[in-house]
Amino acid sequence: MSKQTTVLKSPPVEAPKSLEQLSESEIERKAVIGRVTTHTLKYLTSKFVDRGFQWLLPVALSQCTDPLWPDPGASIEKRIEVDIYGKTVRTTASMIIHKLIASSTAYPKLFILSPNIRIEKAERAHTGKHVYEFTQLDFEAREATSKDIMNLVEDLLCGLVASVKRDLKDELIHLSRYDTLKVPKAPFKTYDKQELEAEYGADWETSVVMENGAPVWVTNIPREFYDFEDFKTGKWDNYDLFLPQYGEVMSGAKREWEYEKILAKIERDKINKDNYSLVLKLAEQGKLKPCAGAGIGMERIVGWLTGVKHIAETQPFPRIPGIVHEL
Ligand code: ASN
Repeated sequence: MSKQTTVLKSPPVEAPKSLEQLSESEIERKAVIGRVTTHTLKYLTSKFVDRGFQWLLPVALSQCTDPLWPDPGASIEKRIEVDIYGKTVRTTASMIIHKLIASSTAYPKLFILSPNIRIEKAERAHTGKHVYEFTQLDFEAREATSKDIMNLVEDLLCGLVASVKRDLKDELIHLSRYDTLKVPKAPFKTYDKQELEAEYGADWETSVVMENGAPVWVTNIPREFYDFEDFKTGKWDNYDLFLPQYGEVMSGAKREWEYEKILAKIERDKINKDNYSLVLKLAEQGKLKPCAGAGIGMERIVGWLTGVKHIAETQPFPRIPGIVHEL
């Protein structure tokens, strides 16, 4: 029997309340989650700085942002564009293109805490893992391989969990998470997406994440033009990290840098070339350098550490799809 038939869809998760609606005990819980967020930010940013990554400030409006297409997980209801100074700019969906250019020029190793706006369909309000605005810890390293980045992320994640368990024991106990949060064991299991689809069908994500109960890698995911694809084998050199219950917490890849390939993929995906003219020009001039990197969703990683039902609980000002609060 196919394992697909044994998979249950997760039940709908209640949308978290806005800050001013919380009771006293809920305010206390919010503050405890806030302490785990502060610890996580401090731990991860200091590890990147220690390893020689430069900390860049984010941008909110650019002519060029992530097309988020084709993306197997995409559910974008609306793309925000405004005119400023006679030019059309878009709110940051991710800083991937900025990262490629920054890593090829002044900042070989970089990271950014980047607010990403993705107006998800309102039907995702109760998945517990989607928000319409989130913070991504986006990083990139020139000349790095996929293996380098996967090793780095495994080190960071194992070290982070160990440090949270050591330094924030009371907080985890308050959240009833101390006993269930286990320090993962590296190396994490790695799956090939095409093999997963062959075995489990479209529901592979639920099956794999449910079965493992630990972080796992999924590689070879066909998606946006900037991830490296071997045109001979059809394999993609990319990697997503999945956490039990919270799904994909990080996506990353070795990147394309060659003009002909980038152009062919943009045309194949029917993406407006004009929006990517700078990256195309730099690639054509040989100024785009090979690199690899990834982006960690902060709400999902803190959500997993704290065991919240809905990741918007980790946000001081929840950004739940379809629900717009005053703050
Ligand atoms: N940050 C991701 C990456 O580095 C891209 C994304 O968020 N769509 O691959």
